[in-house]
Amino acid sequence: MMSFDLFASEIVDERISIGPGAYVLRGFALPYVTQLLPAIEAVEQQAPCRHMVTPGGFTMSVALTNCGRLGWTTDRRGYRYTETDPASGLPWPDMPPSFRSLAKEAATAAGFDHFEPDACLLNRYVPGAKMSLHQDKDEQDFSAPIVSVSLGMPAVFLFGGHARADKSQRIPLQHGDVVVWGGEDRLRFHGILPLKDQPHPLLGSQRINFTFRKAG
Ligand code: MD6
Ligand code: FE
Repeated sequence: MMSFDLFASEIVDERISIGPGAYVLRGFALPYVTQLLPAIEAVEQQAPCRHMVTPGGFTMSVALTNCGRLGWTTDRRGYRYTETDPASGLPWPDMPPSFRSLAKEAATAAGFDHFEPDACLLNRYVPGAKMSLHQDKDEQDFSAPIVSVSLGMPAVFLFGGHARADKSQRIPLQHGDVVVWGGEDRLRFHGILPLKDQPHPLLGSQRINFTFRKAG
């Protein structure tokens, strides 16, 4: 019985290097899913996902919310981290313990020990939603990695270089995959291609991505 469990976990825990400090951990979040889904629901009950406006005046196709001490927001005035949800004026929901332990375990598995995230940005995609190429550079501390968890429908992740025009790798991400990157890859451009409608057995026609950061 023991050896069977060990064997099964080795199959799902494939670690693929996509850069000197970047890894895809295939299926790493699968053992956490039964804890994550109710925790996501609880976060969204306090702070629903909403479509925010970029400084350029575009409404994002992805709906987002946050948990943890700090939350990422955007409006016409710019991108920033805040301690309160601008929609309610209340602090962002606490980071659920299952979120935090998954983030720390994944960071450690990718070689980043002692990751202490203080922000978790949760993105909800429906078919057609996308994330244009961007850098994550609104955080104070670029020495910490980012841990990104994908649930639900598959997506194609674009992993570019340090300049917007650099060629991107196309990396398919499935339910349960975790991407971790830091070090010299921390500021690479990245994005998500428009989602196809390939309904997921548990989550239907949506993809949920959450990314953990050390923002403050
Ligand atoms: C997404 N992810 O996967 C969008 N950012 O839906 C991101 O923008 C992202 O996956 C920084 C690090 C990892 C990510
Ligand atoms: Fe990002």
